[in-house]
Amino acid sequence: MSDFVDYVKIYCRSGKGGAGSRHFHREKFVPKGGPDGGDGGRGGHVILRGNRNYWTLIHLKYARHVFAGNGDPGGRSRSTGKDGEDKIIEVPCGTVIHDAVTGKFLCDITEDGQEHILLEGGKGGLGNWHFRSSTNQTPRYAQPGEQGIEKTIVLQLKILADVGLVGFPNVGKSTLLSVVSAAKPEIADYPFTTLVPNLGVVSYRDNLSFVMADIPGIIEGASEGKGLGLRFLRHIERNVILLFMIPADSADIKEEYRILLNELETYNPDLARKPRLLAITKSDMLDEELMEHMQAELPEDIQSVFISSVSGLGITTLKDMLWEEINRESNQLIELEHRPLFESSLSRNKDDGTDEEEEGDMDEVEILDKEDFFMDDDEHDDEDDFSQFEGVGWDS
Ligand SMILES: Nc1nc2c(ncn2[C@@H]2O[C@H](COP(=O)(O)OP(=O)(O)OP(=O)(O)O)[C@@H](O)[C@H]2O)c(=O)[nH]1
Ligand SMILES: [Mg+2]
Repeated sequence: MSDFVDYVKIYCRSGKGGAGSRHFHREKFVPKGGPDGGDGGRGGHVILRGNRNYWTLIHLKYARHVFAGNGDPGGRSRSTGKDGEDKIIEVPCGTVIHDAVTGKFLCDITEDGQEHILLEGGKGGLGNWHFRSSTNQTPRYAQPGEQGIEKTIVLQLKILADVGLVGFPNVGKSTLLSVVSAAKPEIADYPFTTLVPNLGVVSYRDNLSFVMADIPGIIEGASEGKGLGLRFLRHIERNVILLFMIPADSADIKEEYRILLNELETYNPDLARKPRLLAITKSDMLDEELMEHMQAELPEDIQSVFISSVSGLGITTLKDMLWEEINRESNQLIELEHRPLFESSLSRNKDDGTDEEEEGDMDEVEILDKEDFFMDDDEHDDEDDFSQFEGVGWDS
């Protein structure tokens, strides 16, 4: 199994609140000491936290269940129960979380240390001390703790890089990454050498740098599942710029460009709207004259550059062009919308065999109305409306 895991499904449950106590004060020479039952503790939250030390979701692959602790019940002398233990799910920066049942987008963790409370723990119940009043000085009841919430979530890693390499297999994507960064991706003269994305930090002039992501090659029909399909395209969704790569010996550069663009568009129309550049790779095979001649055959709607990772031709120019695009203010502003899970997974081919069945199930679930799903929670809210007790009796 590969170490690169970019999709996991986890069942999470927050803790139940502790029950309030129904205790009456008992002490020598203090007859009828009155109610003194304390409140229950809050149930533990399930929290997501960004951690830049993780690169993939492999550490969560077998953590299929995450349960936060329950709150302890309240005690005598108005002592409050202990809060349940919070459970923290550490995720790499760039993780997008969806509800596995409804497909709804829940949150997006992009920064180191960023925390998001995914499921709130149940509130602790109020002890009988709260319910004392002039007309009822011996309340023999206390509130139960609120139930925890459960949810199955899908975590998807969408690598955060500045530049994403897009091209057919064997066009020299990994070779370029190995030349401009310290990354050591596998390079070989056959298609589909790269099976999982590689990241590299490209150093630029004056100690500046940007991140480049090399993803497996795309072929015509990838959107229907051919080759490795389009599942890796999620990793270029957030790149500022896409670098299309077509080899100099391609039979028809324009056609190859059209196919790539079309596959991206099928996956997510937003991708086709991203800024892009075209690199004609392996240009060490061309001479000046041939390059001039080919210039006329290049697609018109895209800026292009001839490069060679072997001779170094055009590499500096390419870096300059990429750097300029990455830092163009208008490009920074393009925010990608995280669409509901199913819309995209329906058109995408299945993930690796292990998840195939589960995903199949999910595909059949219709997206239901919000009301249908959150009805239960609303009911709880009504029950736990404590405002009616405020200012009653000895409180005031
Ligand atoms: N002549 C020449 N050959 C190159 C150049 N760049 C890459 N190659 C060769 O092209 C072949 C494929 O290179 P890779 O970098 O593995 O291609 P890739 O696009 O990553 O391929 P996949 O990972 O299979 O999608 C290798 O044999 C490289 O040596 C170049 O600039 N000039
Ligand atoms: Mg490769």
